[in-house]
Amino acid sequence: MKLQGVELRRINMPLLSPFRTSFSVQTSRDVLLLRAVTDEAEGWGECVAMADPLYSSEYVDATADVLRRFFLPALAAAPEALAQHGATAVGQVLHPFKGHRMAKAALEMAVLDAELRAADRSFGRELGAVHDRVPSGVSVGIYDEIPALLDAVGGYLDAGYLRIKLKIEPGWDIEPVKAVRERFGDDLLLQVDANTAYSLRDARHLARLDDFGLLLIEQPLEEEDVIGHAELATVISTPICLDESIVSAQSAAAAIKLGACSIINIKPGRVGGYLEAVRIHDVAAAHGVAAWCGGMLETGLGRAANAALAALPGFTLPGDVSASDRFYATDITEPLRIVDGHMPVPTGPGLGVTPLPELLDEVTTTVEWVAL
Ligand code: NPG
Repeated sequence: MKLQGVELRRINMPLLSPFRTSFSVQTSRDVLLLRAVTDEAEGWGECVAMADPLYSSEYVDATADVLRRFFLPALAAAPEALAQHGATAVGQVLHPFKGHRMAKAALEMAVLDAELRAADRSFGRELGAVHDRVPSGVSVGIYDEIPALLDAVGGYLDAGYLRIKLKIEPGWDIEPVKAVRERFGDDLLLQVDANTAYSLRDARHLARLDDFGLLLIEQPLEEEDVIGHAELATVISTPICLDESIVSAQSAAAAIKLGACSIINIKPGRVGGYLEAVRIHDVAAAHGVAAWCGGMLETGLGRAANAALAALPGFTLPGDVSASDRFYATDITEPLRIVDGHMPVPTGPGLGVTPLPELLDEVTTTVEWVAL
Protein backbone atom coordinates (compact mmCIF):
# COMPACT_ATOMS: atom_id res chain seq x y z
CA MET A 1 0.00 0.00 0.00
CA LYS A 2 1.20 3.49 -0.82
CA LEU A 3 -0.18 6.40 1.18
CA GLN A 4 -0.69 9.37 -1.14
CA GLY A 5 -2.10 11.89 1.28
CA VAL A 6 -4.37 12.50 4.22
CA GLU A 7 -7.27 14.91 4.48
CA LEU A 8 -7.79 16.57 7.87
CA ARG A 9 -11.41 17.55 8.20
CA ARG A 10 -12.93 19.31 11.20
CA ILE A 11 -16.61 18.89 11.82
CA ASN A 12 -18.91 20.28 14.47
CA MET A 13 -21.90 18.19 15.48
CA PRO A 14 -24.59 19.64 17.77
CA LEU A 15 -25.61 17.29 20.60
CA LEU A 16 -29.32 16.54 21.05
CA SER A 17 -29.03 17.66 24.67
CA PRO A 18 -26.17 18.85 26.88
CA PHE A 19 -23.98 16.03 28.24
CA ARG A 20 -22.66 16.87 31.69
CA THR A 21 -19.83 14.97 33.36
CA SER A 22 -17.69 15.74 36.40
CA PHE A 23 -15.27 17.54 34.07
CA SER A 24 -17.41 19.44 31.55
CA VAL A 25 -20.75 20.22 29.95
CA GLN A 26 -20.70 19.28 26.29
CA THR A 27 -23.24 20.86 23.93
CA SER A 28 -21.57 20.06 20.63
CA ARG A 29 -18.81 17.76 19.45
CA ASP A 30 -15.80 19.22 17.64
CA VAL A 31 -14.26 16.26 15.79
CA LEU A 32 -11.17 15.81 13.64
CA LEU A 33 -11.68 13.24 10.89
CA LEU A 34 -8.90 11.84 8.76
CA ARG A 35 -9.31 10.47 5.25
CA ALA A 36 -6.29 8.44 4.21
CA VAL A 37 -5.92 8.10 0.46
CA THR A 38 -3.79 5.20 -0.75
CA ASP A 39 -3.15 3.82 -4.20
CA GLU A 40 -5.73 1.10 -3.47
CA ALA A 41 -8.55 2.65 -1.43
CA GLU A 42 -9.41 5.40 1.00
CA GLY A 43 -10.03 4.98 4.69
CA TRP A 44 -11.53 7.02 7.52
CA GLY A 45 -10.14 7.73 10.95
CA GLU A 46 -11.90 9.55 13.79
CA CYS A 47 -9.94 11.36 16.44
CA VAL A 48 -11.66 11.22 19.83
CA ALA A 49 -9.84 14.19 21.39
CA MET A 50 -12.21 16.80 22.81
CA ALA A 51 -12.02 20.57 22.22
CA ASP A 52 -10.47 21.11 25.68
CA PRO A 53 -7.86 19.07 27.58
CA LEU A 54 -10.26 18.17 30.42
CA TYR A 55 -10.62 14.41 29.99
CA SER A 56 -6.97 13.90 29.11
CA SER A 57 -4.08 16.14 28.09
CA GLU A 58 -5.02 15.89 24.42
CA TYR A 59 -7.29 18.35 22.64
CA VAL A 60 -8.41 18.55 19.06
CA ASP A 61 -6.25 21.48 17.87
CA ALA A 62 -3.18 19.78 19.34
CA THR A 63 -3.97 16.49 17.60
CA ALA A 64 -4.21 18.28 14.24
CA ASP A 65 -0.92 20.04 14.96
CA VAL A 66 1.03 16.93 15.96
CA LEU A 67 -0.32 15.07 12.93
CA ARG A 68 0.72 17.84 10.53
CA ARG A 69 4.01 18.63 12.15
CA PHE A 70 5.33 15.17 13.09
CA PHE A 71 3.18 12.12 12.36
CA LEU A 72 2.32 12.64 8.70
CA PRO A 73 5.92 13.57 7.75
CA ALA A 74 7.18 10.49 9.66
CA LEU A 75 4.82 8.22 7.74
CA ALA A 76 5.77 9.89 4.46
CA ALA A 77 9.39 9.09 5.26
CA ALA A 78 8.69 5.38 5.82
CA PRO A 79 7.02 4.17 2.62
CA GLU A 80 8.65 0.71 2.78
CA ALA A 81 7.28 0.02 6.26
CA LEU A 82 3.76 0.89 5.11
CA ALA A 83 4.11 -1.06 1.87
CA GLN A 84 5.29 -4.15 3.76
CA HIS A 85 3.29 -4.08 6.97
CA GLY A 86 0.30 -1.87 6.25
CA ALA A 87 -1.49 -0.35 9.24
CA THR A 88 0.58 -2.31 11.77
CA ALA A 89 3.53 -0.15 10.67
CA VAL A 90 1.81 3.06 11.81
CA GLY A 91 2.30 2.37 15.53
CA GLN A 92 5.93 1.37 14.97
CA VAL A 93 6.77 4.42 12.88
CA LEU A 94 5.13 6.74 15.44
CA HIS A 95 6.56 4.95 18.49
CA PRO A 96 9.46 7.41 19.01
CA PHE A 97 6.94 10.21 19.58
CA LYS A 98 5.75 10.34 23.17
CA GLY A 99 2.07 10.39 24.04
CA HIS A 100 -0.51 11.90 21.66
CA ARG A 101 -2.29 8.59 21.59
CA MET A 102 -5.60 9.93 20.29
CA ALA A 103 -3.82 11.43 17.28
CA LYS A 104 -1.89 8.19 16.69
CA ALA A 105 -5.09 6.17 17.00
CA ALA A 106 -6.91 8.28 14.42
CA LEU A 107 -4.13 7.93 11.86
CA GLU A 108 -3.80 4.18 12.39
CA MET A 109 -7.58 3.80 12.10
CA ALA A 110 -7.65 5.65 8.75
CA VAL A 111 -4.79 3.58 7.31
CA LEU A 112 -6.30 0.35 8.64
CA ASP A 113 -9.68 1.21 7.15
CA ALA A 114 -8.07 1.88 3.75
CA GLU A 115 -6.13 -1.37 3.93
CA LEU A 116 -9.18 -3.43 4.89
CA ARG A 117 -11.44 -1.83 2.29
CA ALA A 118 -8.84 -2.67 -0.37
CA ALA A 119 -8.67 -6.26 0.88
CA ASP A 120 -12.47 -6.55 1.29
CA ARG A 121 -12.10 -7.48 4.96
CA SER A 122 -14.08 -6.02 7.87
CA PHE A 123 -12.75 -4.43 11.06
CA GLY A 124 -14.51 -7.15 13.05
CA ARG A 125 -12.81 -9.94 11.19
CA GLU A 126 -9.44 -8.22 11.40
CA LEU A 127 -9.64 -7.50 15.13
CA GLY A 128 -10.98 -10.94 16.07
CA ALA A 129 -14.70 -10.43 16.62
CA VAL A 130 -16.60 -13.56 17.63
CA HIS A 131 -20.12 -12.10 17.86
CA ASP A 132 -22.33 -10.55 15.21
CA ARG A 133 -23.93 -8.10 17.64
CA VAL A 134 -22.91 -6.56 20.97
CA PRO A 135 -25.00 -5.62 24.02
CA SER A 136 -25.54 -1.90 24.17
CA GLY A 137 -25.16 0.22 27.29
CA VAL A 138 -25.79 3.94 27.62
CA SER A 139 -23.99 6.66 29.53
CA VAL A 140 -26.28 9.10 31.36
CA GLY A 141 -24.94 12.53 32.27
CA ILE A 142 -25.32 14.51 35.49
CA TYR A 143 -28.69 16.24 35.96
CA ASP A 144 -29.76 19.08 38.23
CA GLU A 145 -32.65 17.12 39.71
CA ILE A 146 -33.43 13.44 40.38
CA PRO A 147 -36.83 13.43 38.56
CA ALA A 148 -35.19 14.54 35.31
CA LEU A 149 -32.59 11.78 35.72
CA LEU A 150 -35.30 9.16 36.30
CA ASP A 151 -37.14 10.32 33.17
CA ALA A 152 -33.94 10.07 31.12
CA VAL A 153 -33.09 6.59 32.43
CA GLY A 154 -36.66 5.44 31.80
CA GLY A 155 -36.43 6.69 28.22
CA TYR A 156 -33.19 4.79 27.60
CA LEU A 157 -34.65 1.60 29.05
CA ASP A 158 -37.71 2.01 26.81
CA ALA A 159 -35.31 2.35 23.86
CA GLY A 160 -33.89 -1.05 24.78
CA TYR A 161 -30.53 -0.25 26.39
CA LEU A 162 -29.34 -3.18 28.49
CA ARG A 163 -27.12 -1.34 30.94
CA ILE A 164 -27.12 2.12 32.47
CA LYS A 165 -24.01 4.07 33.44
CA LEU A 166 -24.57 7.11 35.63
CA LYS A 167 -22.02 9.89 35.65
CA ILE A 168 -21.28 10.89 39.24
CA GLU A 169 -19.36 13.59 41.11
CA PRO A 170 -19.23 14.74 44.74
CA GLY A 171 -22.77 15.89 45.56
CA TRP A 172 -24.32 13.72 42.82
CA ASP A 173 -23.60 10.12 43.73
CA ILE A 174 -25.43 8.22 46.49
CA GLU A 175 -28.83 9.88 45.97
CA PRO A 176 -29.11 9.42 42.19
CA VAL A 177 -27.89 5.83 42.42
CA LYS A 178 -30.38 5.08 45.19
CA ALA A 179 -33.22 6.70 43.26
CA VAL A 180 -32.46 4.78 40.06
CA ARG A 181 -32.18 1.50 41.97
CA GLU A 182 -35.46 2.09 43.76
CA ARG A 183 -37.33 3.09 40.62
CA PHE A 184 -35.97 0.49 38.21
CA GLY A 185 -35.26 -2.45 40.50
CA ASP A 186 -32.41 -4.72 41.48
CA ASP A 187 -32.14 -6.48 38.11
CA LEU A 188 -31.09 -3.33 36.25
CA LEU A 189 -27.44 -3.53 35.17
CA LEU A 190 -26.16 -0.31 36.72
CA GLN A 191 -22.70 1.22 37.03
CA VAL A 192 -21.21 4.64 37.80
CA ASP A 193 -18.41 6.74 36.33
CA ALA A 194 -16.61 9.45 38.32
CA ASN A 195 -14.01 10.57 35.74
CA THR A 196 -11.39 11.13 38.50
CA ALA A 197 -13.63 13.36 40.65
CA TYR A 198 -12.75 11.83 44.06
CA SER A 199 -9.72 11.30 46.26
CA LEU A 200 -8.79 8.51 48.63
CA ARG A 201 -10.17 10.65 51.48
CA ASP A 202 -13.61 9.90 50.02
CA ALA A 203 -13.16 6.12 50.46
CA ARG A 204 -15.74 5.79 53.25
CA HIS A 205 -18.24 7.87 51.33
CA LEU A 206 -17.73 5.78 48.18
CA ALA A 207 -18.22 2.62 50.28
CA ARG A 208 -21.85 3.72 50.71
CA LEU A 209 -22.33 2.79 47.05
CA ASP A 210 -21.67 -0.84 48.04
CA ASP A 211 -25.32 -1.21 49.07
CA PHE A 212 -26.62 -0.77 45.53
CA GLY A 213 -25.26 -3.80 43.70
CA LEU A 214 -23.36 -1.82 41.09
CA LEU A 215 -21.49 -3.64 38.32
CA LEU A 216 -18.56 -1.30 38.87
CA ILE A 217 -17.33 2.16 39.76
CA GLU A 218 -15.25 3.66 36.99
CA GLN A 219 -12.16 5.80 37.57
CA PRO A 220 -13.01 7.29 40.97
CA LEU A 221 -9.50 8.71 41.54
CA GLU A 222 -6.97 10.64 39.49
CA GLU A 223 -5.45 9.18 36.38
CA GLU A 224 -2.01 8.71 37.91
CA ASP A 225 -3.26 7.41 41.25
CA VAL A 226 -3.02 3.72 40.46
CA ILE A 227 -1.85 2.85 43.98
CA GLY A 228 -4.77 4.85 45.38
CA HIS A 229 -7.18 2.70 43.40
CA ALA A 230 -5.49 -0.42 44.79
CA GLU A 231 -5.99 0.93 48.31
CA LEU A 232 -9.58 1.91 47.59
CA ALA A 233 -10.21 -1.64 46.38
CA THR A 234 -9.48 -2.87 49.90
CA VAL A 235 -12.09 -0.50 51.39
CA ILE A 236 -15.05 -0.76 49.00
CA SER A 237 -16.67 -3.89 47.63
CA THR A 238 -17.96 -2.35 44.37
CA PRO A 239 -15.53 -3.57 41.67
CA ILE A 240 -13.15 -0.86 40.45
CA CYS A 241 -12.86 -0.26 36.71
CA LEU A 242 -10.11 1.93 35.28
CA ASP A 243 -10.50 4.19 32.25
CA GLU A 244 -8.21 7.26 32.21
CA SER A 245 -5.37 5.41 34.03
CA ILE A 246 -5.01 2.76 31.33
CA VAL A 247 -3.12 4.14 28.36
CA SER A 248 -1.36 1.02 27.03
CA ALA A 249 -1.12 -2.74 27.44
CA GLN A 250 1.85 -2.09 29.71
CA SER A 251 -0.09 0.20 32.05
CA ALA A 252 -2.96 -2.30 32.02
CA ALA A 253 -0.63 -5.09 33.12
CA ALA A 254 0.79 -2.89 35.88
CA ALA A 255 -2.64 -1.83 37.19
CA ILE A 256 -3.81 -5.44 37.25
CA LYS A 257 -0.69 -6.61 39.04
CA LEU A 258 -1.08 -3.85 41.65
CA GLY A 259 -4.69 -4.83 42.29
CA ALA A 260 -5.93 -1.41 41.17
CA CYS A 261 -8.76 -2.73 39.01
CA SER A 262 -10.77 -5.87 38.35
CA ILE A 263 -12.35 -4.42 35.20
CA ILE A 264 -10.98 -2.28 32.35
CA ASN A 265 -12.79 0.17 30.08
CA ILE A 266 -10.97 -0.06 26.76
CA LYS A 267 -11.16 3.01 24.54
CA PRO A 268 -9.09 2.73 21.37
CA GLY A 269 -8.40 6.47 21.19
CA ARG A 270 -7.10 6.66 24.73
CA VAL A 271 -4.62 3.81 24.18
CA GLY A 272 -3.22 4.74 20.76
CA GLY A 273 -5.43 2.70 18.47
CA TYR A 274 -7.52 -0.38 17.79
CA LEU A 275 -4.46 -2.64 17.58
CA GLU A 276 -3.26 -1.64 21.07
CA ALA A 277 -6.86 -1.99 22.27
CA VAL A 278 -6.76 -5.63 21.15
CA ARG A 279 -3.51 -6.11 23.07
CA ILE A 280 -5.13 -4.71 26.22
CA HIS A 281 -8.06 -7.02 25.66
CA ASP A 282 -5.58 -9.92 25.52
CA VAL A 283 -3.78 -8.83 28.70
CA ALA A 284 -7.08 -8.47 30.54
CA ALA A 285 -8.38 -11.82 29.32
CA ALA A 286 -5.14 -13.57 30.30
CA HIS A 287 -5.58 -12.24 33.86
CA GLY A 288 -9.29 -12.95 34.14
CA VAL A 289 -10.02 -9.22 34.21
CA ALA A 290 -13.30 -8.24 32.55
CA ALA A 291 -13.28 -5.62 29.81
CA TRP A 292 -15.82 -3.45 28.04
CA CYS A 293 -15.62 -0.95 25.23
CA GLY A 294 -15.93 2.71 26.18
CA GLY A 295 -17.27 5.53 24.04
CA MET A 296 -16.21 9.12 23.36
CA LEU A 297 -19.31 10.55 21.66
CA GLU A 298 -18.11 9.12 18.35
CA THR A 299 -19.77 9.66 14.99
CA GLY A 300 -20.93 6.58 13.09
CA LEU A 301 -17.33 5.95 12.02
CA GLY A 302 -15.91 5.45 15.49
CA ARG A 303 -19.10 3.80 16.68
CA ALA A 304 -18.88 1.18 13.91
CA ALA A 305 -15.27 0.40 14.79
CA ASN A 306 -16.11 0.22 18.50
CA ALA A 307 -18.90 -2.27 17.79
CA ALA A 308 -16.36 -4.47 15.97
CA LEU A 309 -13.90 -4.26 18.86
CA ALA A 310 -16.60 -4.94 21.47
CA ALA A 311 -17.33 -8.24 19.68
CA LEU A 312 -14.04 -9.77 20.83
CA PRO A 313 -14.49 -12.59 23.35
CA GLY A 314 -12.96 -10.79 26.35
CA PHE A 315 -15.47 -7.91 26.21
CA THR A 316 -17.72 -9.57 28.75
CA LEU A 317 -19.65 -6.49 29.94
CA PRO A 318 -21.95 -4.24 27.86
CA GLY A 319 -20.05 -1.28 26.44
CA ASP A 320 -20.90 2.38 25.87
CA VAL A 321 -21.76 1.34 22.33
CA SER A 322 -25.00 3.24 21.94
CA ALA A 323 -27.00 4.23 18.86
CA SER A 324 -26.23 7.33 16.79
CA ASP A 325 -29.40 8.94 18.15
CA ARG A 326 -28.11 8.78 21.74
CA PHE A 327 -26.23 11.99 20.98
CA TYR A 328 -27.03 13.15 17.46
CA ALA A 329 -30.18 14.02 15.53
CA THR A 330 -28.25 13.30 12.32
CA ASP A 331 -25.09 11.25 12.08
CA ILE A 332 -22.57 11.66 9.25
CA THR A 333 -22.95 8.00 8.28
CA GLU A 334 -26.11 5.97 7.96
CA PRO A 335 -27.46 5.98 11.53
CA LEU A 336 -26.31 3.10 13.71
CA ARG A 337 -29.28 1.64 15.52
CA ILE A 338 -29.73 -0.81 18.33
CA VAL A 339 -31.96 -3.82 17.82
CA ASP A 340 -33.26 -5.63 20.92
CA GLY A 341 -30.68 -3.82 23.01
CA HIS A 342 -27.80 -4.84 20.75
CA MET A 343 -25.68 -3.08 18.16
CA PRO A 344 -25.08 -5.19 15.05
CA VAL A 345 -21.39 -5.53 14.19
CA PRO A 346 -20.88 -4.10 10.68
CA THR A 347 -19.81 -6.70 8.16
CA GLY A 348 -18.89 -4.61 5.10
CA PRO A 349 -15.28 -3.90 4.08
CA GLY A 350 -13.28 -1.80 6.54
CA LEU A 351 -15.50 0.07 8.98
CA GLY A 352 -18.55 -1.03 7.02
CA VAL A 353 -19.91 2.52 7.03
CA THR A 354 -18.88 5.63 5.09
CA PRO A 355 -19.73 9.30 5.61
CA LEU A 356 -22.56 10.50 3.40
CA PRO A 357 -21.11 13.49 1.49
CA GLU A 358 -24.03 15.88 1.92
CA LEU A 359 -24.34 15.16 5.66
CA LEU A 360 -20.60 15.51 6.08
CA ASP A 361 -20.51 18.84 4.23
CA GLU A 362 -23.27 20.22 6.42
CA VAL A 363 -21.18 19.87 9.58
CA THR A 364 -17.73 20.53 8.11
CA THR A 365 -15.90 23.60 9.39
CA THR A 366 -12.47 23.19 7.72
CA VAL A 367 -10.77 20.82 5.26
CA GLU A 368 -7.06 20.54 4.72
CA TRP A 369 -5.20 18.21 2.34
CA VAL A 370 -1.72 17.00 3.25
CA ALA A 371 0.02 15.34 0.31
CA LEU A 372 2.60 12.71 1.29
O1 NPG B 1 -21.44 6.71 24.68
O2 NPG B 1 -19.97 7.73 23.48
C1 NPG B 1 -20.56 7.53 24.55
C2 NPG B 1 -20.14 8.35 25.73
C3 NPG B 1 -19.73 7.51 26.88
O3 NPG B 1 -19.68 8.61 28.97
C4 NPG B 1 -19.10 8.35 27.96
N1 NPG B 1 -17.87 8.78 27.73
O4 NPG B 1 -15.70 9.27 30.46
O5 NPG B 1 -16.29 7.53 29.39
C5 NPG B 1 -16.33 8.75 29.54
C6 NPG B 1 -17.15 9.62 28.64
C7 NPG B 1 -16.39 10.60 27.83
C8 NPG B 1 -17.03 11.25 26.82
C9 NPG B 1 -15.09 10.88 28.03
C10 NPG B 1 -16.36 12.15 26.03
C11 NPG B 1 -14.44 11.78 27.26
C12 NPG B 1 -15.06 12.41 26.26
